[in-house]
Amino acid sequence: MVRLTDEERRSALAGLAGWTAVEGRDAIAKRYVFRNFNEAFGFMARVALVAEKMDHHPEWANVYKTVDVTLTTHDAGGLTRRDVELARAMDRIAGQ
Ligand code: H2B
Repeated sequence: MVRLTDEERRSALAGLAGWTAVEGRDAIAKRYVFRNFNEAFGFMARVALVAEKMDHHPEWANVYKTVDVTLTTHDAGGLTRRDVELARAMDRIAGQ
């Protein structure tokens, strides 16, 4: 898996609402805030099935109705196309 070039990273981020580059790391992050814990955890459950199918897994944490997500490709040591694909899938599942 090859890392994104600077140009690819820029254009991928431009098309991903709410996702930002992580400071000091080749990764992107987003905070999802749902209406309640049930929606937050339902989102995580649906994403988990997709992530497992993609064999690409998020770094994430849940506190009540908030889910903080960081995406990077560990095997590549940075951002790849897989992260962009998972970010899009997460936004779709979140209904955004
Ligand atoms: N998820 C992420 N985010 N990055 C990886 O490099 C990665 C992964 N590698 N999920 C996969 C699993 C790899 O370890 C397995 C063996 O395919």
